[in-house]
Amino acid sequence: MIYQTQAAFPDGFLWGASTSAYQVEGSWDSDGKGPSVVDMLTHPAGKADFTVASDHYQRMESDVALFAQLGLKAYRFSIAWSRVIPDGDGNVNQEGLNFYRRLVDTLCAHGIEPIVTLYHFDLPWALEQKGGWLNRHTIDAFVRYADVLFLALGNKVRFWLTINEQNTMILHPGAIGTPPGRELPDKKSLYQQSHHMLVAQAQVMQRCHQRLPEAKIGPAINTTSMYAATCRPEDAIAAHNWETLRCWSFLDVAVHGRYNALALRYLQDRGLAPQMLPQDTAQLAAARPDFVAINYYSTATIAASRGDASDVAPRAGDQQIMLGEPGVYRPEENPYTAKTPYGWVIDPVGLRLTLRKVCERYGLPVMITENGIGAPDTLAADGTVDDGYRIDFLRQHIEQIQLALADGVEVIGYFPWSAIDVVSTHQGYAKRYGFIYVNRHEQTLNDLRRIPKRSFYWYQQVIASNGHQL
Ligand code: BGP
Repeated sequence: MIYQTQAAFPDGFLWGASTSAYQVEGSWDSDGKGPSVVDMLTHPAGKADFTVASDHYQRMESDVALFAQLGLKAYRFSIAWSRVIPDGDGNVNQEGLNFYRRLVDTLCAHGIEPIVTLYHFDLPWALEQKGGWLNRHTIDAFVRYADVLFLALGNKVRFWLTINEQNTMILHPGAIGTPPGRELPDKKSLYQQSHHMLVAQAQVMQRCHQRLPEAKIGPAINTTSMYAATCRPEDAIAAHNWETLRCWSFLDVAVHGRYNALALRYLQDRGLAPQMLPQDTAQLAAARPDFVAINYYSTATIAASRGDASDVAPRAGDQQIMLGEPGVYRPEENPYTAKTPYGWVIDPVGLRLTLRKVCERYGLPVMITENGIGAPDTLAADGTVDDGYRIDFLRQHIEQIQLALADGVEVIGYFPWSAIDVVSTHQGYAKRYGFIYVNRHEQTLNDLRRIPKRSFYWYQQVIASNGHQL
């Protein structure tokens, strides 16, 4: 048996937790903030929208005090682009920027390392109206926006993440939502958008290195290992197809500075290859991240395509529920894994496998920027929230990180999703992930009181013991 002994977590390991701006902040139009694409979404009947979310914008100081009580060494949050630059490419809104200055200062005052995601799904609406990521102008706007943040916060922020889950935005745009009256973009447009994001990301990584030589920056991709449904060689090829297209094709460009060969052929054969300007190739090649961030929730199981519509699952897909694509892959059930109440496969061992793959593929330190279980947590009559299933889920994943450390993977931080309850991307407020319960429901806001869940006290002890006490 290779390495069944767990390694200890290194000193300085970044024990953290994550959120994103639009899912936690609320105050969607306060203090000069411009609308973003997510503010324009229509929500399924009865589900929470993002206008108040968890009201973190108004309660930031006391929330950070709770994060400090939890013992967080680091906190990953995103900055709302349209709070800082309301129309995406015009004047800087100092009030919006000041919120993030105060957030970073408050974190630092509590000894919590700020980890900043530049862009987490919430493109400014004004840029979307000019064509969004299909318009190359958005590349320049993103670089300028990032530069504003490097200058304003770079003296205190050491770790930056470029774009959250570019692969989710491109491959599962429906999970992030489509503004009313709009069709989802066709695949060709999505891959063109993706190319522009990759070029923008490369420029931002370079700019970060020029401006802040001490800082570290990397991409954050939703990384899901694919198992072959059987040892039939065709199933193995299909699993490899989809793992490459869904995960590695995005990270390969970020790290190696060039398109993955298989992914490029896939795009070319289907007439989906993006138009690339001559300077793009040089810009992609010139940038390199300092680490790779992965959001890990589950694995998927894949069989060979039958080559017809029967490959496509008769259900709604999302970030973690694979749909199938004729000629490429077909999703299968995994009889060896359980599922969350929302149908996401629970696979702690898959995290170890995924970490090994990222390590051998890129040879860079790895930060796990999301991992967690969405569940309809309930507040009991005695005022407690018993989320033992979350403790089990996180414990099993942390054990696998220890095994990955023993395997030689340099894991530098772990950021469960989410620090506090937030609105889900497309499934409302009842799907909770936080260590801290927020007393609101889909449409009744109640008092938005914060209540540490049982997992809060458990994670507190995990951090305090540097992972010894699980
Ligand atoms: C990731 C996103 C997060 C988050 C999480 C849970 O894909 O980066 O923003 O929300 O998934 O997903 P959901 O909210 O859909 O349950």
